[in-house]
Amino acid sequence: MKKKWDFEQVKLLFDSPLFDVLFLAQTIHRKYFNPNEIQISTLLSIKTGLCPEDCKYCSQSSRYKTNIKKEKLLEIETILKSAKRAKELGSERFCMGAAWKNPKDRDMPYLEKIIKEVKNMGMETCMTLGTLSRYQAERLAQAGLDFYNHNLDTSESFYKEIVTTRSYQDRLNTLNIIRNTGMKVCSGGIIGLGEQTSDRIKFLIQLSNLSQAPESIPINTLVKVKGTPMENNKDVDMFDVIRIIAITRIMMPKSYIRLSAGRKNMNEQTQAMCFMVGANSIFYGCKLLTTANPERENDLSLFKKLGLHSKNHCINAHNHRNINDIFKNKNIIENQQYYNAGK
Ligand code: SAM
Ligand code: DTB
Ligand code: SF4
Repeated sequence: MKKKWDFEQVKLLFDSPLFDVLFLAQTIHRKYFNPNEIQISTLLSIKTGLCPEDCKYCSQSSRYKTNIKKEKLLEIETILKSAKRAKELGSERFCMGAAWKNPKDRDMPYLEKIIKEVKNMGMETCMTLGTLSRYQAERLAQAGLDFYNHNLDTSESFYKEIVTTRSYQDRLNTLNIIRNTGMKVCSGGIIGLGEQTSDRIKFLIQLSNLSQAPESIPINTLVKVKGTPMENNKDVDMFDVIRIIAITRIMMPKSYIRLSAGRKNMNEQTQAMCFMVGANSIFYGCKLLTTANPERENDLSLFKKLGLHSKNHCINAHNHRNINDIFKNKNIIENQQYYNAGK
């Protein structure tokens, strides 16, 4: 049986000197992943705004007056055009989000067609459509959906202050349904909601203690959207972001960790540290669902500076020598591989 994390253990990670935590995280990261490889996804909102839920951070809730352009469900052709472009630009996965409480059964043929067509282009697919019934989840899985994104966002106790139109248990139920269909689970959270460190601890424990840790963990930093109740929230300290990425890596060594919303407000050095200690996935392209993401050129330039490449090598493909070749026989670190090049 897998070992469970308890509150005191995780608190220790939050209280320890930062470099101790970062060293541990990077060591673990190098054990399971190629430290110079980043997974690249593109995100598209397929239905925007007028969401009946009241998530206090969200530009798309019908409860708040925000400046977003509301959009009905997109035509399949429009989605496929966007997916094709994402593939051409090097994305490995195409993620689609709809501002729904849940899909209707009558939407299923539409969703299934999109999944099949995007997969035919040679990309993985991910959707985030709200709560799912078992029947709907099975249909999506059968159509070939690779990942379903459904975030826990924060701790159970703090969740009630962020969303009142659904419960944490509803979220856990949907996650359970997704897991049982065999689809891969993408589930993470947001920092900057006004949560305490104890909420961050409980949230990470909740994720890591699911029957199986999510294969993909998005860590979002609040994007303060004008018109939402969180528009004036306190800024998140970037060292907190780096620490949380590191702790997520330590607790869930084999999951992909996506440095998700909020990258636009992070400088290159912050992002570099996040990548160094375990973040190995990003959204690529200048827009998330309704808010801005770094321009592609900026990401390419950062990847170049850091020597990062994506799995399919469309982005920043270059031949570099393995550092081990250079340091071989030099005994810089005795009996240890200095550089764990991707296995
Ligand atoms: N409507 C679906 C749902 O809630 O399951 C999926 C879309 S929702 C936009 C996906 C996630 O994006 C949220 O759970 C939250 O973690 C993140 N998110 C939404 N608005 C955000 C914001 N303003 N800043 C940072 N993250 C945000
Ligand atoms: C996730 O955790 N982050 C993405 C994805 N899952 C769907 C969404 C980020 C949204 C940021 C706010 C916006 O652009 O509206
Ligand atoms: Fe709706 Fe999702 Fe936004 Fe919540 S986070 S208001 S469910 S779109």
